[in-house]
Amino acid sequence: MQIRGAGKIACAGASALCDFSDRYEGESVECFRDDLDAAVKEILGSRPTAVSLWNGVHACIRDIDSAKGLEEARASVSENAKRFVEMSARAVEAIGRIGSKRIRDGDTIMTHCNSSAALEPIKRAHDQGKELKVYATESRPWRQGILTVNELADAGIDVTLIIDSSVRTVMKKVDKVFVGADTITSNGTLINKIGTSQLAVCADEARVPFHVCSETYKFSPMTMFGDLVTIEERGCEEVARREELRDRVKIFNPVFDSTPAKYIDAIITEVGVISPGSVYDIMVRQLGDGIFKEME
Ligand code: RUB
Repeated sequence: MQIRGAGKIACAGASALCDFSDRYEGESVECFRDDLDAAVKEILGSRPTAVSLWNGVHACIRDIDSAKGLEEARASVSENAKRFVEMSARAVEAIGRIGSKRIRDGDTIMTHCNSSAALEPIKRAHDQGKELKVYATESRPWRQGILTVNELADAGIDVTLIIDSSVRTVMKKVDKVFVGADTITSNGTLINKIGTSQLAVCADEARVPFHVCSETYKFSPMTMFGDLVTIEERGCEEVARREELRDRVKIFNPVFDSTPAKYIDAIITEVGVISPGSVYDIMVRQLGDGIFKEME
């Protein structure tokens, strides 16, 4: 939880593998492959929900089997990792450029948690001189909303912090919702910070367009083959102090939730604005036919 947001988590995973390769002192490519495998497992185990981490890590190691020797193997991981991090920054920039066109002068926007991809169009629209108001949810229990309001305030944007349970009340004042993504499944379901689906249902009720800002590396190839997304559950101490509660009280703390495609008006990606129904085709196009053999 030192690193928040699926994009930054993926880049941190890739950068860790880059460091690992650059500093590797073992003597054979076989040992490197085994040690790399252990490092990959440890990194992937750190945050189970964001597929961006899986995609980022696999982008780094994709040439490892064809590498002829240790130096080539190390260089391939290191170069692929740097390419991934650069590509990720370019994707957020493109999402900002494309997404800002969906924001009109005078719009009031609601956002949830702290998403670099979702904030980029808002900041870009502000830079273009559009007058905006933003309502940002607190996002308990980690309160990533504090990061969001400070980031937007530093950018000079009119921003108001709201508690999570006020979403339905405040939605009446809102023109558009912009949220990020941890994972998007092959049928266009969004997995994002717990409470995102509450914004989606309330937006639907109030006829407010619901936009998801997502790099395409947050699309999950595993879901094409039937895998379900694991929703991370975190400790009770994040929700309440044990001494506040009777012994019999249990705590359930899922940190992400699932928003069905029917609530999503648009997914803003670096390759353009798409509907949730296009996610499968984009994954096939980007990953190529090889993915089907790999997943068998
Ligand atoms: C952060 C969160 C963000 C997405 C997208 O959760 O749910 O909305 O990860 O963020 P956490 P980004 O704080 O638990 O990581 O657009 O920055 O990738």
